[in-house]
Amino acid sequence: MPSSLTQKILDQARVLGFDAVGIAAAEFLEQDDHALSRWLAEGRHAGMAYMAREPHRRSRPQAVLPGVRSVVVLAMNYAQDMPSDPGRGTARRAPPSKKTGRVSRYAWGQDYHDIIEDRLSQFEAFIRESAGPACPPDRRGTDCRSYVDHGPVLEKAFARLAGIGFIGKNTLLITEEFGSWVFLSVILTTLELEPGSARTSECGSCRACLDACPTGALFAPYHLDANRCISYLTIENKDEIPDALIPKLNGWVFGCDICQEVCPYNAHPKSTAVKEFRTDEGVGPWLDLEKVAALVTDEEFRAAFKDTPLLRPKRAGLQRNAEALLGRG
Ligand code: B12
Ligand code: SF4
Ligand code: SF4
Repeated sequence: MPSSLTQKILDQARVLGFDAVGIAAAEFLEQDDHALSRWLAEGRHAGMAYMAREPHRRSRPQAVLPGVRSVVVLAMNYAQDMPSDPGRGTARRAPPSKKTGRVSRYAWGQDYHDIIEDRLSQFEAFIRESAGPACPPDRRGTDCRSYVDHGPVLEKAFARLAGIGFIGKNTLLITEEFGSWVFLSVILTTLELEPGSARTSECGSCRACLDACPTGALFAPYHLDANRCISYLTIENKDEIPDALIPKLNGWVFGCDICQEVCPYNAHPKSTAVKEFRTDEGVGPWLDLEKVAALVTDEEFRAAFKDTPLLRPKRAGLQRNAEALLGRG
């Protein structure tokens, strides 16, 4: 049985709408550190310069929050059914033309960073209040620090260590109940909490994701080369999409879910309880490519994709993707 404080924190995660929670000791992740260094040395991070900035911190929570003892890892389910008929359109758009592009599932509704950050601040306040003097502040007076996605923390590696799920050959964190359709976030705290048990891979002999990846970005089990990943090429990439990869985009205009869609652990997704993630709160699963290409000003672009993850590649990036799919790249 976990201590009452640990249990109180695990329970609060549910109160705040997180679907899974676990605790990892705030230790140095040596193996993951080696894997990250090699990934960077081989240039697998492509143009994501931020990944190469102080990479040692990602596996060393002490370098992020001095005095940290525990990492609370949280997962939030964002899955929902895939509408089968792109011709129907969604709330924000008129029925699309035949030329539609697919949007990855994590981006169908509102931007998850905003939704989760809000809950993380509430969680931090709860931890401080519950712990009192048991949660001593560091030199800067901080006793907690939370991140979703943007922080210098290997979120999947800590989630595995906390026992929330295992890392699959597609490199993603897979939970029992929700598959890999979850967002991860972490709270580093100086509080001593009881850690969960680390998980090992449960992929067995399956290699469906490796076989399905159209570009060879999953070049070996547990290894991804961002230079060839459609998710990178359509979201983070600031350059042109290489000519040789354009025919392999498979209709994806923003992100890519292929290595998740084929995963047996993702076969029967449970629908998210977070209304902001639902399709009618954002752009939904399809974009009309001609409409994207026709956006003339940045203001029009920002209005069309307000509060959604599609703002990330900016107008130039999203239009580059649309033009590539329309054969005008
Ligand atoms: C950079 C990044 C990307 C890059 C690189 C992806 C990658 N695999 O690294 C790009 C732009 C391609 C990307 C794409 C996507 N991303 Co991303 N991304 C990140 C980010 C910011 C950092 C990831 C990282 O540290 N990469 C470094 C490399 C070295 O890590 P890695 O490939 O996982 O390598 C590990 C393994 O190789 C492992 N390893 C090595 N050998 C072995 C052997 C065994 C047996 C095992 C088990 C492990 C293992 O050690 C390494 C270090 O832990 C995280 C957020 C965060 N702060 O952690 C989100 C994150 C991983 N992304 C996320 C999502 C949702 C996506 C997409 C699904 C979005 C989409 N639909 O388009 C795709 C999925 C593509 C894929 N198959 O990974 C989620 C994943 C949630 C989950 N369930 O796992 C995260 C956690 C964001 C979040 N907060 O929710 N992403
Ligand atoms: S997101 Fe798409 S391109 Fe990237 S590894 Fe998965 S299947 Fe391959
Ligand atoms: S598709 Fe198969 S190999 Fe790939 S992550 Fe899922 S279970 Fe593992």
